Amino acid sequence: ERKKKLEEIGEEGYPTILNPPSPDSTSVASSVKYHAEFSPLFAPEGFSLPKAFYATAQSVRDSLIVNWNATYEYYDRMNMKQAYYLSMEFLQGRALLNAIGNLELTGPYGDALKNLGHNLEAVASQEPDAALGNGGLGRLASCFLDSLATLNYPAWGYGLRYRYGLFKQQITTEGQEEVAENWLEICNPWEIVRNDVSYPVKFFGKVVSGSDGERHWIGGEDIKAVAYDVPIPGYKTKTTGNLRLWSTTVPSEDFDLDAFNSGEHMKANEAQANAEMICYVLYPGDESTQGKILRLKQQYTLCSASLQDIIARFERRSGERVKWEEFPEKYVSATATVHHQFMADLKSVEEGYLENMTVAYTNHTVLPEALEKWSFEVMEKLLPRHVEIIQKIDEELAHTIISEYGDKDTELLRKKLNVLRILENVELPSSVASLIKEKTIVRTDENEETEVSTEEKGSDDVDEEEEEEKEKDAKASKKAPKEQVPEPPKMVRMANLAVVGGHAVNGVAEIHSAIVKDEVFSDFYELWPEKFQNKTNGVTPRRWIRFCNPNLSRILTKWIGSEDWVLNTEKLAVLRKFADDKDLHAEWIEAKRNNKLKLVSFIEEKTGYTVSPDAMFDIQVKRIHEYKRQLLNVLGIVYRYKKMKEMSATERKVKYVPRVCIFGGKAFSTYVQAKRIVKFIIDVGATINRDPEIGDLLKVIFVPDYNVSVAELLIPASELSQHISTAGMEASGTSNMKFAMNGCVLIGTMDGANVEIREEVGEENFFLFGARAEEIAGLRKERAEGKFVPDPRFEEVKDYVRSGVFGTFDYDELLGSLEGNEGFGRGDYFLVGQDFPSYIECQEKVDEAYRDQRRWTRMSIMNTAGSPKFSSDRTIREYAKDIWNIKPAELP
Ligand code: B1N
Repeated sequence: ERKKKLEEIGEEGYPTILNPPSPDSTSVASSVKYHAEFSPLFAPEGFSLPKAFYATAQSVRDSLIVNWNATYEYYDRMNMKQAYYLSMEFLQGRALLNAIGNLELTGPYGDALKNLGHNLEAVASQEPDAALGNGGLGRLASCFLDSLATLNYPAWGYGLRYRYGLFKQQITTEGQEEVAENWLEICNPWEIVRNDVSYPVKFFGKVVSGSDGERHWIGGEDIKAVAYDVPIPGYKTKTTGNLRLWSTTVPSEDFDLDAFNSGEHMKANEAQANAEMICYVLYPGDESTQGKILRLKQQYTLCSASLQDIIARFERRSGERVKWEEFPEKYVSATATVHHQFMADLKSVEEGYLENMTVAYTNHTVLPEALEKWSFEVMEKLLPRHVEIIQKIDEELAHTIISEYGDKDTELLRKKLNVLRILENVELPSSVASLIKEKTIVRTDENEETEVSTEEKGSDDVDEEEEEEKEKDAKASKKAPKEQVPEPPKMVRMANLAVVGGHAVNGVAEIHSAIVKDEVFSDFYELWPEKFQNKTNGVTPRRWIRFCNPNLSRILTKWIGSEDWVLNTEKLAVLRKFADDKDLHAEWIEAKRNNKLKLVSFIEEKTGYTVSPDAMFDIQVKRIHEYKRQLLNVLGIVYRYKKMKEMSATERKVKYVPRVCIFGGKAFSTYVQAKRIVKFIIDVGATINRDPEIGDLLKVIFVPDYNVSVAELLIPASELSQHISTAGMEASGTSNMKFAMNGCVLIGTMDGANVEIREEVGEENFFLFGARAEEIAGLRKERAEGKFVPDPRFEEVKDYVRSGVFGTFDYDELLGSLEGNEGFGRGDYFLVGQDFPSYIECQEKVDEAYRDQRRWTRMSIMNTAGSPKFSSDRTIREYAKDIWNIKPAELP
């Protein structure tokens, strides 16, 4: 069809693609000078580094805009099906080197800047990270955008333009401190504000029935969402995707001029402040009700504005006759991220066009606290019309459940309603309730049959029976009966809504997808097995090999014979042939050493510690979380240190390989236990790093403010990389893929994508330890029953910490969480003690392998060679084919 259309309108039908600054350094230099001169950001005189960065970025943006416009125009004319990736987070990092790399202009920009007196790398390091995300989830979204553009898929991202991204982390002797990240302070040179693209978004108010028989949502608070576009260049292609970020403000007519003129200046500004607040910060603390409302407002703003935009585009592209029935099949496929799938803002939902057809739900976590539930009451106030629609969807679902299970087993029916319904503890309309009552007959004693409706009985039988018992007791002792237990809170289960509304549901690694269908959503899987899929995550080889590791890239290109591997990572497998080649080994070791040297200076600059480039660089970087078990790592280090101290200098040198143990990662500001872990790592480092007996044999470094740019420096320099979560808890992990690609050997559990990485690189090239996912429940149970016998080495290490070797900080709460049998924050829920012995034994094997540098280098090569599968290009092709149903379309 596309071909036919092309023939019809001919090439002239397309705008002539203007030549961006032609790829020679003279034209680039004049474009940079132009922007330096006319940019209002800096004083006219001088050409400082920051000024050089903004001028360079603006010059690159010119090229991007030319391609962006051409891409937009092309999709418009071809009216092709487009995918939209909706995510509350995009963790883009820096854009300059990535953009000129993708445009193949690195050479000309490097030369031009040199002629203007600067070095490209220094200029690029001026760019603040765009940190509109917390970690893996946001970075995945950004890798996907890169692959979508590179592979010429018609697709856009939609997100929010947070004024403050993820906080900056400062490390002091007290631990972590958070500082607001003012990334827009000077300006964001990549964005284009579209003041002509804005949509109204409503909150609160009420719903009334109109004379037209329709329900109307009126009154309340109106805000305006304005589009900011960030061009996403593909690698070696003209296709330039788009990340449309919404910023919130008031509709202009809402400024209260009367209030202002009568001197009530603050009041006049109230509506403005209220609207702007929505996009103020990434993940506002949501422990207070106000915080929860703000978070829900953010999620709703993203969905409402994006859908209005998608529909407006659909209508515009349809011309005179809008065929709504074509909307799902031909034009749109949206994918929603985590709990951000609130897609009910469509009158068409009621008509059944959009649900089931166009929205796909990707689950990224099985942690119950991250599977979002909203208070029904809060939602009713904020989005009254949507709650009506959700109730309707919930009611339909109840009918499906009744027809599926109603005639078989009444207990089963009640159980299914309890777990599958979107609304928790909310009564169904009486017509449905009586239908259920009809079917639900419960035997209360052997001879008597009594009817009990689900609602009357409540979801928790045990509590009710207990209550009755207590009342009996109270009567017997002639005391007044105890007060009734409070009503259980009414909740909206967003994940259930997403499963019901989505045409596809997927997990992000094989093991995680299995857990999604067999555990988290097993009852839905029974109902609709065809919806469930796996899409193993991936990362872009452009940013994560080609641009962040030029030393390795040169070797790959040389040994593979061309640079094709950047687009076809399958080619990396060629390296297997040379895994024992002496010349490759020499080059491989030299590249790693050069990357390590860069990191040595960075560590010195940021922490003041000097580390030896001859030591093994052992790195764990990721969000600080109990399930990711940084605590297991650091306790392993403490154990190693204690053993070293017990030995003679010669013994130590024979037994242990010198190591620099590097940590990086942020703890959520209110996550107390995570912050204690940070403090603990810093204290352990402070003691060990200053111990003259130990010297270069062991160093412990906490790199402050881990972010995308820091990752780009750390990953190429790493030799051992730790991915040691409690099995079954890490959905996928994506840094594990980046490390493997960059020739790091992994130590890890059978969790997330580790399982597949190990399979691809070969088990002899992966250090595996720890309990398996299927054992975890049993182990926790044994633990709760007091049957767990801790390994003496685990007791020894905790006692050592408690003896005060690492300072006077009270570690009791931290170590206490690993002790006892159960209870909140106790009972070692993440099984650190369980896995400790196998972890330290595995670490001994690591030392042994590292001591044999030929063996280690081979393992390292085999990791890069085994990583083709983990390119996000592969992931995106699978989504495009199996879920989104979109096809690549290269610009003519
Ligand atoms: O998503 C990544 C996975 O590789 C990681 O294993 C997973 O932990 C991560 C609530 C999340 N899942 N859920 C979140 C983020 C923010 C928030 O407010 C949950 N992050 C992940 C990509 O699939």
